Amino acid sequence: MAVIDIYQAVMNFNEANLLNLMQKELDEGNDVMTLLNDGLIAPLNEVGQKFSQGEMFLPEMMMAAQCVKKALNILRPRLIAAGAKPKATIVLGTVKGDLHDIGKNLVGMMLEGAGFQVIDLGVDVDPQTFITTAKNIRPDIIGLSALLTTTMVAMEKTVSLIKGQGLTVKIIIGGAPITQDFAEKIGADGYGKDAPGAVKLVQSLISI
Ligand code: B1M
Repeated sequence: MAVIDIYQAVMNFNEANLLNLMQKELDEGNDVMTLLNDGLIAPLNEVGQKFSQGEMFLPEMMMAAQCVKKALNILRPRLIAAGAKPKATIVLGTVKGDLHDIGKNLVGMMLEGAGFQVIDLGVDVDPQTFITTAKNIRPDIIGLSALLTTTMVAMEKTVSLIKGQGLTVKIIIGGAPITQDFAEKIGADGYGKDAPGAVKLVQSLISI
């Protein structure tokens, strides 16, 4: 049994097999980050490439994503450490028009694992929902995720509208098409390349 079997189970959309393999690898004490990166995220990259090349289609991309989401639920307890008092509160969401949430969910799990309270607003989140939540909850940080080049525009608009409220909250952004340059251009307070990068960024922004 190896991580390659997990990779193949995602590529074959074999959810039952995938979940069994994941549980077995965890029970045997295999490294959680290897299972995550090589077993779950790597096949999604292949699925994305095949989709771009017209070798896979939307239903297949959805099946692969569904398998990975279920498997992440098994990893979740391992990614989240037993909770001490939260160090800070982060509101997370995928911006308006964008339904991708696997990366955002992973960022949320790792932030929780690092001791932060995470309030996840889900996907396709309207700028006004971020603003209302920020006013009600007064989080330390708002994190925006976008996976589509087309929804980078929604991200820019969301940052601009939140900043226009004069709140003290900091805004961080991330997602496959996002770059440091883009973050600077739209006035975000930081860019996280991946989930561990998002945790480091949050830690640096609230200086702990
Ligand atoms: Co979509 N999709 N998709 N898709 N999808 C991509 C993004 C795409 C690159 C595939 C491709 O063509 N190669 C392409 C975008 C092209 C572009 O914009 N340039 C694409 C497309 C085109 C589409 C549709 C338009 C397809 C269609 O309908 N014709 C459609 C759009 C729907 C919508 O959103 N309105 C669509 C739909 C879907 C599914 C629903 C089938 C499914 C999503 C399911 C779900 O998320 N619940 C899906 C999937 C699975 C993908 C791919 C294959 C995988 C995405 C993923 O989960 N990656 C993707 C191809 C790819 O990325 N290789 C693709 C794994 C995840 C862990 O990585 O999300 O990048 P990622 O998150 C990382 C970092 O980016 C970062 O940390 C994470 C962990 O390390 N990060 C942050 C993310 N958010 C962060 C926030 C932070 C900090 C870091 O701070 C707040």
